[in-house]
Amino acid sequence: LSTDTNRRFLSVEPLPTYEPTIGRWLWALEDTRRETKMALANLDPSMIDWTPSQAENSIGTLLYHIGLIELDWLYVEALENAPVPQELKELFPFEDRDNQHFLSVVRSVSLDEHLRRLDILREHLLASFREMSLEEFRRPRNFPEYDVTPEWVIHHLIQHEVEHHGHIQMLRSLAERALEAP
Ligand code: NI
Repeated sequence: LSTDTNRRFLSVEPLPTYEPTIGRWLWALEDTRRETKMALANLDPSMIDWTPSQAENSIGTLLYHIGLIELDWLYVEALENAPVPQELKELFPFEDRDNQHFLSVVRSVSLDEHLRRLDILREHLLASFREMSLEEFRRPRNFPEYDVTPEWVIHHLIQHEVEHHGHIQMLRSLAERALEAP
């Protein structure tokens, strides 16, 4: 078995150029995104906007939501209300939810465009953590309702994306059944 070249080494490695603990968290965040993208590989374009019923979210709506939540926790909490760069403002024109508390419906956007939006935001996130010290990563940010550290923000973004990853997988299999049925 030692000749098995496909044998994988499953280990968390810090992303290079970061403080090592921060680099490990960012590795996990990036690995989560890799898995999200795997769930979308070769997705039929007709499935992006498909919903099982009118009240449900589409994969496209969820991809916008995943990004907007990342944007919000990065700029409001981790960076303490730092201004959102113009490039990102333009990529996220819609609020997270409408006035009835449903996720804003995002339609007629291709998978490539959704992934591009997420990639650009992720570059900004990674850049924000590049110069950060571990003390700063663990320094609480104070808000009226809670105190929160950037470390927890990364933990939360991982959890949030994984939840919607499962959601996306389910939508995809339901869509495949509905659209490919004879
Ligand atoms: Ni959510």
